[in-house]
Amino acid sequence: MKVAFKMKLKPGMKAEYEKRHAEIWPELAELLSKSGISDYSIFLDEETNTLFAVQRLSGSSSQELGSNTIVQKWWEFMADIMETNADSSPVSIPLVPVFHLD
Ligand code: RM4
Repeated sequence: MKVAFKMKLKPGMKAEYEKRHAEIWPELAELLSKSGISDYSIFLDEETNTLFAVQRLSGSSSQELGSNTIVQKWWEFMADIMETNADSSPVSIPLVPVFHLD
């Protein structure tokens, strides 16, 4: 199945966000893949600095892997440029599916 959610980037951090994701930690990429997450894209609405993530999953979503230390370290690494919760996890708002065309 596919899920989507939105997150918030701090203003002016598009280049840094892109750079860090272009250099995603191999161990995180591997964890996401082994957790059944694929076809994972994140888009930015530059007008509102809203990040829109969409991913195919067969189990937990990327946002449900917070008990894993690699994910915790990644979230801490990213916390300086994103809107986060008290535990450094990114504020993630699930989006409601309203249309899909195979
Ligand atoms: C995002 C956010 C997500 C993570 C991806 C790889 O900025 O941290 O939780 O799954 O990066």
